[in-house]
Amino acid sequence: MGRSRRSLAIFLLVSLAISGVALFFRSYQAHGLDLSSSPLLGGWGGVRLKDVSQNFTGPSSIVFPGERASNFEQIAIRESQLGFNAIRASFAPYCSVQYGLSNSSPPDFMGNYTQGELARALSIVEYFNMWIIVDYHGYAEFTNSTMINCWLSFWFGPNRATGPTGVVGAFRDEYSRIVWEPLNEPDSGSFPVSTTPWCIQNPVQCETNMTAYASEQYQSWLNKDRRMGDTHWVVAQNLCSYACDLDRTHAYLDYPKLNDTVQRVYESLHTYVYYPKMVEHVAYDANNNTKFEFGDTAIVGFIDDNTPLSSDSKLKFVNATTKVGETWSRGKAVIYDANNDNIFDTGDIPVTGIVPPLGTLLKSDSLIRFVDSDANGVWDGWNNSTGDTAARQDYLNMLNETSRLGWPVLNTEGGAFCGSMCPYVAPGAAGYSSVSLRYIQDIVSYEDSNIPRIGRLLWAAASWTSTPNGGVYGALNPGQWGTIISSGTFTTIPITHDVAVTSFDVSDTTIRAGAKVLVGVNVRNVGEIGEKDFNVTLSSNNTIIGEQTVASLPVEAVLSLSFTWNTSQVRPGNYVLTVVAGPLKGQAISDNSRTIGVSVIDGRQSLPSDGFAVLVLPSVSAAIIIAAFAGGLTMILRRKAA
Ligand SMILES: [Ca+2]
Ligand SMILES: [Ca+2]
Ligand SMILES: [Ca+2]
Repeated sequence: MGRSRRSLAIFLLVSLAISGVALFFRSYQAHGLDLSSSPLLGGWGGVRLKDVSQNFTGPSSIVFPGERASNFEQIAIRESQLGFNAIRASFAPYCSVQYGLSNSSPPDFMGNYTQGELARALSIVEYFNMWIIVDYHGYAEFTNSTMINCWLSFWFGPNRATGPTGVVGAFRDEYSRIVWEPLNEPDSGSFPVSTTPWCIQNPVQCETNMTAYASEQYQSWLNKDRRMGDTHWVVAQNLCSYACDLDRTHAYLDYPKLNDTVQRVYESLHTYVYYPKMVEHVAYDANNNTKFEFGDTAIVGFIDDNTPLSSDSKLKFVNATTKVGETWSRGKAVIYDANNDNIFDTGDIPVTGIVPPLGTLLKSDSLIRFVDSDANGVWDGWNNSTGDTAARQDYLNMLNETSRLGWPVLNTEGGAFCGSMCPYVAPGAAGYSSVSLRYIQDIVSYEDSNIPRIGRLLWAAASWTSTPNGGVYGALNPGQWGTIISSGTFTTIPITHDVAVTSFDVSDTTIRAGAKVLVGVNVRNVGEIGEKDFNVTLSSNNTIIGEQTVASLPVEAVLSLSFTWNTSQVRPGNYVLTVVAGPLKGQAISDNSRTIGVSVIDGRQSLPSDGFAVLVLPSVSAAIIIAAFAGGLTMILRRKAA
């Protein structure tokens, strides 16, 4: 990174911080990449690859006739109807599961990857012309070299679960609209570099070392990927998406620094507010000694032993019974009764637990205490402006990434989830609190209303959330927060199906009747998706000479076919030879056909040339000619030259 770009970053940060209004940025061209040319993706995550299996209580599938629609398909339909063009599909972290480092319960909660499931997911997204973010939903994969090697072999093979060439090798040429997400959220606490004495002493400065370490792992992933010939977009994660010791205004320092030969990298920051970090912590001082220790309960936040606890008489709990002596106990919501009238009303601040209906009675318990971090004698909570500030800081982090590192932003998660202690209006993974909802609405508005727009996947549109009435769609179920916020829509472009005839050669255009003429055809898949079971047909005038079925042609692959035209029954005259590839479903491009004019002359006539009938097929390899002489049709599949 040059000095000039660094100054630009600082200038941008400062000027945005001062201006306080209109945030927009120019089209930076770091990496020679025009940011406005990166696909703008928007949609939802949460759904798992395993959710592609039939839901027998679902409606009829429109992607797989005769089946019931999977939850994956139902969510894709809903997203599509709401104007989104991308879906994030997650699977369990193979290596963390293998080595006992998964933090999910069960460890493979997100579902173990199978090729069959990814293939089905691609069929579904193809049907709706959507992009798919393929998310390895892990955290601890950078723990040590064993884990890193496992992780690389999972993606690139050889691997028991993914085959000889891994996930990338199997799907490299099947669908253009894939974004690989090598690792969901690297947990920097698991990095070897984090455990050095210096890092433990200097956690903030150590973030630089951790980011360098994570960058190295992502870079080796990218290098392997590009060496394999893969050109899909890849998304790398900011370390603060999981956890970091930086102040929120400096989270941009934790984006991995990457180089990419094909310039297709997105950077991601998961946009959430974590409630306990934003308020003064609350405890139940069971032994009434104004100190937190074993036996007391941390109601909000994790509190160190011996932390002094203060009192604020407005911290009350939701009165569940009419008993005079009722005290707070675990599970009872806490409210800050701002107007001190023992009734929950607007203006009071929910502290933790499910927010009760307005008018609910509140009760004091003097053992509910708090950690008065700013020593002002009152409990300080959060409000909408807390959400506004956090959203603005996160948006500036995104802009700073682009000005410093030059990559477009695609945030692969974000939402209204705010940790288990958050005061939820609706609880669970698809739930929200009033402030976290305000925050994510702000984020979405920043991303949508500036140029260039910033892409995102929100969390969680899935059937597994514990949110009441989450249904199949989670946060996108009617009435849930995903349907309450306002969001822009994203352009959906039909998938291009296009098999082009790129060469067409006949051994000679003057043919002696009775000769067997060798015809060479090259077809290339210039569309966005691997094609299966289409015909390549050769005809003279309107008579079919031959037809060959191509079982499979990956994206950008070239297939050489040869046909033999036996002219023993052909009358002398002029003929137009035509080769047609396809037709393919949805193919709208007319480059799938070529013609050549030939003359067939009487078998007894002498040829105009020297009559020495050598078959010369300039663009077809010798291998084909030999195979053709050996009496068969042949196909040679090769990759497009790099
Ligand atoms: Ca105590
Ligand atoms: Ca009140
Ligand atoms: Ca305070």
